[in-house]
Amino acid sequence: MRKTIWIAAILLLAATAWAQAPNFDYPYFVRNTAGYIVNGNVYDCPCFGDWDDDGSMDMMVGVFFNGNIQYYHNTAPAGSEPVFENSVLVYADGSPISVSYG
Ligand SMILES: [Ca+2]
Repeated sequence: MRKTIWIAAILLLAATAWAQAPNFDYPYFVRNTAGYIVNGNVYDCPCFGDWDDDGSMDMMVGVFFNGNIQYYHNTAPAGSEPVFENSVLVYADGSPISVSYG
């Protein structure tokens, strides 16, 4: 039993020693291919996913001031710096999706 505790303690210390704190880059504005900032409002809510299943991460942004959801297609190859097209509104049943906002 004692030997098991020592082994567990040594493994825990080794795992702690090898763990590293995350290293983040500085924040920057995301721009579309026309050079416009696409997430300029600090209250807008971006999320990323491969919405069209082409291997690159696209972006959807919930817009604070009107509740709409904008889709930005990423034209860059997977694994490279994203290049977003101009946004399009996201529709459901023929109407732009809008959620409560403000
Ligand atoms: Ca994609």
